[in-house]
Amino acid sequence: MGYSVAVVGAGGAVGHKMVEMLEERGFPVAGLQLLATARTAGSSLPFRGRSYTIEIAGPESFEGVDLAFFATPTDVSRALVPEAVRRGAVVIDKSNAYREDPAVPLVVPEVNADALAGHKGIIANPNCSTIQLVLPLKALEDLSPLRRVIVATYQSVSGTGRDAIEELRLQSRQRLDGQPVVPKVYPHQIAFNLLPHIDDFTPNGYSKEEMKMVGETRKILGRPDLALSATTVRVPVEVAHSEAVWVETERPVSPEEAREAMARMPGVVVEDDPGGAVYPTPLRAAGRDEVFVGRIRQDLTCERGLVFWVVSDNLRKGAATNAVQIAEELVKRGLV
Ligand code: L14
Repeated sequence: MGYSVAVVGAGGAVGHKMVEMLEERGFPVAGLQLLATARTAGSSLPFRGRSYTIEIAGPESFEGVDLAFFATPTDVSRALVPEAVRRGAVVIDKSNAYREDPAVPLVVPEVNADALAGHKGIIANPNCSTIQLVLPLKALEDLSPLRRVIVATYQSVSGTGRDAIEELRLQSRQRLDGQPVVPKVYPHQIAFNLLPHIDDFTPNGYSKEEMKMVGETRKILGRPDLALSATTVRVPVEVAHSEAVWVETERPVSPEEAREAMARMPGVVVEDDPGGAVYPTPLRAAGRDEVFVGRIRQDLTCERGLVFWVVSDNLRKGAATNAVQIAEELVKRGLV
């Protein structure tokens, strides 16, 4: 007993991780198809000791597929997701194409799994920076409604994909060897640098990544009025995103109370003993599935304010793990 599964965008960083997570979590896969655009088709990936070749994705690829995981650019998702749904597949899409569509559930299972009920064939997987933010926010929201959230992110290059990881390695080597560095993937050198620029900019001066964090956090928490402002920054880290978060709640919540609530939150691990140099870091969060929170403290500028630091593997919980968890939840609820 199992499901016929397709992974679309299998040649990319998230696609790879998706196949790895299906195996690691023991998802009931009865048949597996790896799909991509012409660029990466032809290469192969291992799954349960067998090698699977990536084929070119087309509308007919989805005949007989129960569950399709998309890790594709937005335009590819827009073209192929409806074809998969038309052929009876349930789609879990990582792109930005459907996240803000009111008819499409946008799900982080620990936070809003109930939103899966009544889906119409598409479930959207949120942006990586949003996913790791909403877990600790949900723990606080359940103590006292949130009034305002300010966040600054420190995002790794793997969010952009395999080319960006290569670019960081190459530029680091060139820089240390005193060679000229020529940026390709990003508009400026990323090695030994920071870029306050993720995705394109919008007319209000914020980047799309920043505006995704606003819209998606509101939708997942069911708080369409929530005040949130973000600055998203690319840092020369390979895997795992970090965030500094300032939160104002309706009633004062002490750091101790917040720490306990976060420690109880499924999917969250509190690492908070700064005196012992215990706090989350991207190097240690990489390769793990949880969201790590530390540096929980009072905001000195606001009586009802808290500040904390949150780190998670953007390819795992920020992408592939969250997608497989959504699929597991669909199975559990008889929705696939
Ligand atoms: O999921 O890090 O919308 O460059 C798009 C930008 C994922 C991260 C998304 C990046 C993001 C990506």
